[in-house]
Amino acid sequence: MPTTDTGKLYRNECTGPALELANKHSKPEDITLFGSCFCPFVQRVWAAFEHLQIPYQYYEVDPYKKPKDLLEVSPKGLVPGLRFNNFNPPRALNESTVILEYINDVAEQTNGRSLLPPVTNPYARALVRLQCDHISRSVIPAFFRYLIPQDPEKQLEGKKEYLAALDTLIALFERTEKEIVRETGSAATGEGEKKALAKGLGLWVEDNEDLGMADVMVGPWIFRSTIVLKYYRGFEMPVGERFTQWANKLINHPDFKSTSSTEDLYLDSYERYAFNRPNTSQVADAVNTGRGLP
Ligand SMILES: N[C@@H](CCC(=O)N[C@@H](CS)C(=O)NCC(=O)O)C(=O)O
Repeated sequence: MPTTDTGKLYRNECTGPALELANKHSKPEDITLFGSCFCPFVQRVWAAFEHLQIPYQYYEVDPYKKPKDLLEVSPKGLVPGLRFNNFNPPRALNESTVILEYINDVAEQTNGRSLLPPVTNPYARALVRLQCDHISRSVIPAFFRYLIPQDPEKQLEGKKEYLAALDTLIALFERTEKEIVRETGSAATGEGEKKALAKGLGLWVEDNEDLGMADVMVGPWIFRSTIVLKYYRGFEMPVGERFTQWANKLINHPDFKSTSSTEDLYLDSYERYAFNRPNTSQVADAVNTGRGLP
């Protein structure tokens, strides 16, 4: 594991598959997605745009420089942000989770695609939202509490917290699958009926190939765990056939992979977090002062 900060700077241009996708979406559209290549909150929204097949323009910005056009769509100057160009003055939305719900609503009403179970199954939708709630409250804060502190004891605490949060996420996936697919579907004879019940439950369910809301919510941190946490903290992903299968399916899903840059981009961009450089970001400030994430 590296012991000295080599002063690498965060990147401001995508690489690999994400660069190809950014170039493909560089022309003006009704919606502009303000993004930054290294940002996990952006990646979740970007993968959702792809999966839901909603037209957008990808626009790379540096959120630490707080450009005026970003502040106009996102009051704290955080990415992601959306600008709706068909309104005068343009309308805007920020906060990745709000944006996810919004574009999912739009897709459900325009092209029938969705990251959630059908509206006719409110309980299944609620179980998926429980997974998402847990991701926001526990998985993501633990990731940063593992990566940022420099004191080895604090890092160990962060690691334990992160592993426990992943275990709880697995339990929530299992509960959803059991209650919605296995128990509800126990009387279902045909594969078609089982498949209909599994719709919108995401990649945890064995034959599901469509991304679900929890997949896009947590995917960027699972992906970064295999690169950034591994390199800077020697982290190994939890063992377990189902978890490994799910994580691989997620990282390699075409709509997720196409929004991913090459590993070097993440290693460079996260060095400032791994060595807790001063003035790194609002996320780092929150972790260092024990406040909630921005
Ligand atoms: N709660 C926000 C968090 C977004 C966020 O923290 N984005 C980071 C980049 S990964 C950012 O824009 N940081 C700028 C700063 O810290 O000033 C969301 O979910 O959209």
